[in-house]
Amino acid sequence: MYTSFDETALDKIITLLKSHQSEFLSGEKLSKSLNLSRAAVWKNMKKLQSLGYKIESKPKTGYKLQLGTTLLLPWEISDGLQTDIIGRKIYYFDTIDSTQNFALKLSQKPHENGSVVIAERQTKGRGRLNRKWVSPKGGIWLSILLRPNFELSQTSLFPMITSLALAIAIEKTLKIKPELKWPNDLTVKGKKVAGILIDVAIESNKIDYLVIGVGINFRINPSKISRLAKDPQRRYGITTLVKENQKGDPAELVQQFLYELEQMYNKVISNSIREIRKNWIKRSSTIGKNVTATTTTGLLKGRAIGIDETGALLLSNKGKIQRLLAGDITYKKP
Ligand code: BT5
Repeated sequence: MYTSFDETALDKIITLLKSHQSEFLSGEKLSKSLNLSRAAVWKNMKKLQSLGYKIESKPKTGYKLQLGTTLLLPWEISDGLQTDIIGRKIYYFDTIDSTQNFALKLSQKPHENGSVVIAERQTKGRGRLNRKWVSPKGGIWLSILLRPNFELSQTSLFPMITSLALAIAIEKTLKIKPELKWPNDLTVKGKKVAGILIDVAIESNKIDYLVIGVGINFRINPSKISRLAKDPQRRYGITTLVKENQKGDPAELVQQFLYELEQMYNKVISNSIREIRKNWIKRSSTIGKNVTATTTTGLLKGRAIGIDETGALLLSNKGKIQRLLAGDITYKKP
């Protein structure tokens, strides 16, 4: 595990190399400014290379960074992150069972409001209702721990603000405009590209803490995921933001997403959700469609006519309007 707050030699070396990208930095200079032996500098360079950084080393000259990594190392996200709360502490894993489980454990420690847990790969990634979430290398799998001073009824706002923040971040960094499928999916051309899971702990009818889990198919092979997902009931296609041979910086997307999410979180705190709701509806593929909703209490059919101020879907059927707080929906084919 690496974190953004235990200042490691790796973090310091990469910062130095980045600020001298057009020249070689001598081993001697590096060892002096970092207070490390030359051997330790060399060892750390090897480690950085194994983390995907392309570093040229020339005998008697020194080291030069040629290319950054595509791994979501914590310092790659925290460097330049423009948030006050979300992502101030980042925990990074190459492989973990589920970032969601780790974040839930973190909730027992003090000073973890806004902490982010991120992994390259999950072995037991989960979706809603304990469904399997396939999480191979190349995706962005992260969880955010928050302690909002909110009423329990405000929980349903979180899929809405998270999906909208992610859609905006994707649009800004990758110039792709995803659709929002109620309640928690982002799709591109109708196929699922990201999903959101909210775990909430309650105390005296208030939210004690909440973990937002976000799975983004950043650079994955969709047919491989479809094969592994094995969920014929809900399968409406899986896609990826970036193809395997295409360029794209996942750290930039994560930074932008954490920033957009914090903006919206602050708006919820100050009770200004009108604009969020309007923007969500604008990007939604659900509103206006005839849908079938599968809920824990059965099937509901109707026309999706909007979402209310709590994020609930409004379904109209034969003049009757029903409010839906959770469930899975399918669209009726036109
Ligand atoms: C979700 O559930 O969409 C929520 C996914 C949240 C995953 C994140 S990753 C970081 C954090 N740590 C975790 O352990 N989880 C969170 P749901 O709407 O229930 O969708 C689950 C269904 O999507 C599965 O039953 C499959 O059909 C399908 N699926 C599985 N893996 C997928 C993938 N990578 N991309 C698209 N669809 C997938």
